Amino acid sequence: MPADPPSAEPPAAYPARLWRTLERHRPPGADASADAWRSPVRGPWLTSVFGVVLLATLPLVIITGFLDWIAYGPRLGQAFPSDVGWLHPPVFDWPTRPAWLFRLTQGLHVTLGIVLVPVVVAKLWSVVPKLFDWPPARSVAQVLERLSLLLLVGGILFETATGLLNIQYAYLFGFDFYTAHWYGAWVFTAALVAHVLIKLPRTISTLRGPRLMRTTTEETVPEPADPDGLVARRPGPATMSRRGVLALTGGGALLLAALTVGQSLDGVLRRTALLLPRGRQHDDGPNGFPVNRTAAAAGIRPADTGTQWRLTVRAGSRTVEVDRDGLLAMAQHTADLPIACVEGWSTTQTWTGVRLRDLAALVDAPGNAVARVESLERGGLFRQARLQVNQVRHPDSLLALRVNGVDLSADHGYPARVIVPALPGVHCTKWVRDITFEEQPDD
Ligand SMILES: Nc1nc2c(c(=O)[nH]1)N[C@H]1C(S)=C(S)[C@@H](COP(=O)(O)O)O[C@H]1N2
Ligand SMILES: [Mo]
Repeated sequence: MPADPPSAEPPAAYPARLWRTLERHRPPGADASADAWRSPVRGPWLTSVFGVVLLATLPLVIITGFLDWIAYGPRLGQAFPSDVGWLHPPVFDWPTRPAWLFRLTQGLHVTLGIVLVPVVVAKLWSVVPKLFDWPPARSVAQVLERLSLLLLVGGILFETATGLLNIQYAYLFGFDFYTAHWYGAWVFTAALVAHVLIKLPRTISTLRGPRLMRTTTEETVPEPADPDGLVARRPGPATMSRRGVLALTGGGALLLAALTVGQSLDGVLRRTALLLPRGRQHDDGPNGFPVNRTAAAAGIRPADTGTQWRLTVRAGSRTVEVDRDGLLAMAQHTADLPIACVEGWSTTQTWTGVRLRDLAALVDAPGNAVARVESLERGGLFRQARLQVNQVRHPDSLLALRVNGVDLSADHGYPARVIVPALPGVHCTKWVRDITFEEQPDD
């Protein structure tokens, strides 16, 4: 890649007159700000190291994010956002094996998204002088590149901010989280691809150059002036070595990891999830695991779930009503299955109940039927869910009546709730009222 001209020379690219005019009309403070960035560790090496760390990790966040969208079941019309035209990754039926699949994908997405925050901040710090460059561009190509940077930086800040607010249930923004996070992801991904294509050659050549990892603070001097202008023009003395900066950033990432991973673990380690109060254990009892939405919040009244509660099962024109004793009299099956909430936390519990496929057999539903599950809950986005054929047929897919050897608590969905291997928590409908088995719609 040819080096850009050093900033002292007049810009030559077309339209040269424009760049020269811009150069001459320096806004007040432009010179002062160019000199204000004095850290001697800024330069291509540090930026490249952060760059490769993010290049190795951000694709995982992106891929697991798109997988989470697929796991919601776009074929059954329930991915958020649902109407995305052609702008989506290849869609497939979300598998039921391994049972921990969604626990892994959503856990990786949320945890890595949090853990990488210090690395993103450090990377932005390493290039922040570029924000105040004057003239802002010296060629049309550079204008385009800088526009892509706007989308890149704006994209990651937007995705991180909306993601963090979502897992704290802090909907401070006036738009739909799913829609915004989805389209933001595309903007960010496209900008990232462009950025990597443009910068990878220079990143590789920089990292093949002098090794600066071992220099101590006293030995830390700026790199030679670089074509990107990352190296300080008037560097101050080093207060930290480059490896010190890396250690600080890595330490920040590890600290966030230590305060986050607990929400995906069971046992005492869950108590370490200090940043994520929703993911913590309530008590040590059999129903003591996290609750997404309480019965009270969902407007479930004890009268609705008492002895007069009936489950209605339908297929075609056949309808069967069963009460809870009737369900308990059917063959009971027990399975260890996770609930993995898309907001980040997950937990494995031991569930007991009736197999969904036994309920399908109760109404002679065809073997290729999908299911629509509805809750007693009247409002709410998650009062109903649709299950794919493989999710209905899996031998561990249950309408659970009990958990860890006791009846479900009201908050966990008494009298009955859905639990299916690898199904996003959001579709494990609680306080189930009826299940309809029907033909898979064409996609
Ligand atoms: N009826 C109903 N079922 C629901 C929900 C809901 O809001 N209403 N929330 C879902 C979500 S988002 C999750 S993560 C799981 C959590 O189950 P738990 O509260 O028993 O842990 O329940 C699911 N089932
Ligand atoms: Mo959830």
